[in-house]
Amino acid sequence: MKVCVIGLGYIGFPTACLMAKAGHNVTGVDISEERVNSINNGSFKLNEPGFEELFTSAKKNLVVKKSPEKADVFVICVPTPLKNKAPDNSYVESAANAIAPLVEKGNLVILESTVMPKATHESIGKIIENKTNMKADADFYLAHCPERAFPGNLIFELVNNDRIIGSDTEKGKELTKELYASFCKGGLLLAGTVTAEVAKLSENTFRSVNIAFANELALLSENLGINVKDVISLANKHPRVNIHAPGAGVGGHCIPVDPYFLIHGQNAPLVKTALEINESMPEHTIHLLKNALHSAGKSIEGAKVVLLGAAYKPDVDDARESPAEKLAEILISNKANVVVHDPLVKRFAYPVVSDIGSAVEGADAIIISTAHSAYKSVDWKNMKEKMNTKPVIVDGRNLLSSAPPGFIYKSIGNPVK
Ligand code: SAJ
Repeated sequence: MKVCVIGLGYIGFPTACLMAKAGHNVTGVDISEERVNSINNGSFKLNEPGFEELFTSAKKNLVVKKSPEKADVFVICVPTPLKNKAPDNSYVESAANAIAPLVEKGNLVILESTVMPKATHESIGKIIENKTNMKADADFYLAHCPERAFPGNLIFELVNNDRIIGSDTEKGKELTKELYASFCKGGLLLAGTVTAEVAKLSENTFRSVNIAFANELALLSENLGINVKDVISLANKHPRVNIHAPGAGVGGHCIPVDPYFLIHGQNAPLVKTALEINESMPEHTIHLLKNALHSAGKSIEGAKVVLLGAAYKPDVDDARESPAEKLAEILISNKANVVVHDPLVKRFAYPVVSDIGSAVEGADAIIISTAHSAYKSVDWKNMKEKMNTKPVIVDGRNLLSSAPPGFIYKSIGNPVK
């Protein structure tokens, strides 16, 4: 097939490569000149296992440029952010506007981006219909095929996960299935477009609500004088229970965002409350810090506080919507001196130091904001020697099994003294 992939981000580009590797004739399109140039001159990097090999094997069937061209199939993989906590469809709509003049009778248009319910038809179908004399699901076909790959294991999951093929016509389902079957080893699950949209949103909302429950358990465990880690590990021994982990906040471009898409214009009190609980966790983490500093006879004002981890989750270099940013903001508003350390992240809202020794020099407190593997082997005795007297650790990820000697230690959901 001749395929045109619009949006060469962390999903769009590997997907274009997988399709090219499978033998399709693929044109990848991105509005960013920098992105197009970096792909074409080979300097583009995606820190994901297996990406380099995939890129190399895709090259002979892949052309990358700034504007779309005619194809049998158009695949839209553009960002769908939030704007004032409401879905912002503007990138999807501009992609639809860009391809509309190129769409011909019998073509298939697939949306991979996560969108609010009905947006596949209302944001893409309608735009193409209005700009052509064609009807969606009659003259051209529409499908929603949401990505569900986990950053950090992206390529493996793009190939091996089951995929939802959402389309409202048999022909749309058949054509979409044929394309995905060429590179995807997982099951291809047929559904209508709105069902596919809501299923995708439900996956990430399930995780958001489950994490909020874990966070609520953490807060009540602190009040009860018990450790939430023990509670969750015991409860999870039940064969049908899987409570997620509490923490200093929920980040990334999906879990804190997608529930807002699902509930837009709806009365959804459970999901709204879950979002509120998760969004309150950075503030709670600073509350634990203030208590710990108080025990040390210190105040947050003027204290040097080191955030260990800018990434939104362990072992990735991605800091989008990272709770560390919120933590830094609250610390700064409390007049603390903030230093951010991360072994992987290069781009963040605040300067990032990569040497942990110099980061903690003269610090009063450390907040573990990301559970990077590297932080499991920190020499705390050495850190203590570099820090001020009565050093504090607030473990925002329950990373440490116990308080390192000589530290005042607090962790989420654990009322240790
Ligand atoms: N987090 C917790 N407690 C947990 C698990 C995660 O506080 O028990 C926090 C993490 O620290 C992180 C945030 O949640 O800040 C999100 O991380 P994540 O690992 O839950 O998810 P993402 O955003 O990396 O990827 C999710 C995945 N969705 C699900 O697992 C249902 C992925 O499969 C999706 O493809 C991706 O969203 C997406 O693009 O939608």
